[in-house]
Amino acid sequence: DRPTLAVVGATGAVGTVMLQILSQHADIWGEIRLVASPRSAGRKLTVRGEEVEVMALCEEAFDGVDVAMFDVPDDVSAQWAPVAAAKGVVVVDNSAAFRMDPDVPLVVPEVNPHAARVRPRGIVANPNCTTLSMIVAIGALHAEFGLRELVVSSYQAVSGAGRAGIDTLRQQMSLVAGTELGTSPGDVRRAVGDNTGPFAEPVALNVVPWAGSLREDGWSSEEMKVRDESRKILGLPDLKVAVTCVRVPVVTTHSLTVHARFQSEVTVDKAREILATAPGVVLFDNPAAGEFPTPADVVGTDPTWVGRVRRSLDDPAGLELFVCGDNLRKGAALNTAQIAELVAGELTGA
Ligand code: 2RA
Repeated sequence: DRPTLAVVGATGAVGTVMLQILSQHADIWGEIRLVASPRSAGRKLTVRGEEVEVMALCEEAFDGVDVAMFDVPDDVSAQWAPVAAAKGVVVVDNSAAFRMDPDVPLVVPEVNPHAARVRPRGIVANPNCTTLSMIVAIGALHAEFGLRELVVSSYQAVSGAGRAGIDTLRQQMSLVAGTELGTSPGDVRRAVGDNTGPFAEPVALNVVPWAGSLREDGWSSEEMKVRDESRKILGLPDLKVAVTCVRVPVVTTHSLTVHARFQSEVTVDKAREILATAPGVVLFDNPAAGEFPTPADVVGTDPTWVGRVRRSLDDPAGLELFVCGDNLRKGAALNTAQIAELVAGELTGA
């Protein structure tokens, strides 16, 4: 029998992409149950071409469920994932609530699929979208060269902050479109007013060097996630990682510049060979022909796209890369679905 799946948080920005992905991967699951906050209960959503009514999140929603994907705020996951797990459900959770719990594996199927099998709490965590937007490519290079250090800057899309992020960018763009704004200090801020939504500053005609909440010594929570999660996924607890997270006026697809240092000397030819053949990675790197990945082309696709591959000028063990990944697909819904499919295969002996 095919296993029963619950999708908790079915109505959010990630949930919507999840239903598309589940419709494209149609033969894995038996029943697919949609669960959301009581506010969304009763809504009908389409999955696999059928309308399904959304149930309110409650203990009974997990009756008979084999695997549950959670895409809800941290506090909702913290409360409800253990409730589902106590009923024997394997939870694949996309919040930050359990990612760094030593009894919860943090899984990227192309990098550490074996980790999903050991889940003492019945929970498997899905990494943050910024980590996920680069880690498949980094994992492939690490397997060959042995990673020592990462220096990363992100260029994060507004949908990382959910529907509110998308709505905020669209509203701000309509306020600045066709104007001469962006020519004197504060003019964009005045036009946008208090309408900064989930962001610290206007994001239209701007870049904002901030994502998440304030942590010690001026670091952001988003920066700490990239560091902590990369270490855990790669099994490198002492990996040196320096990250600066930046929000840009892109709807969906996070980009990152990466400086990666390895154990010993690397060559661009070997790096290109690895990236060209690694599952889940597309090498798109021909600057002479104007070919490199950009969010506008990568959005809606599954792989991690890599371009601008160069050897560091001042370090023969270093590589410079530009990476793009759809933050709602591989960055969230797709990786969650892939983990859930690994678990489904295990449950059905496939
Ligand atoms: C963001 N990574 O882009 C966050 C969402 N998890 O805001």
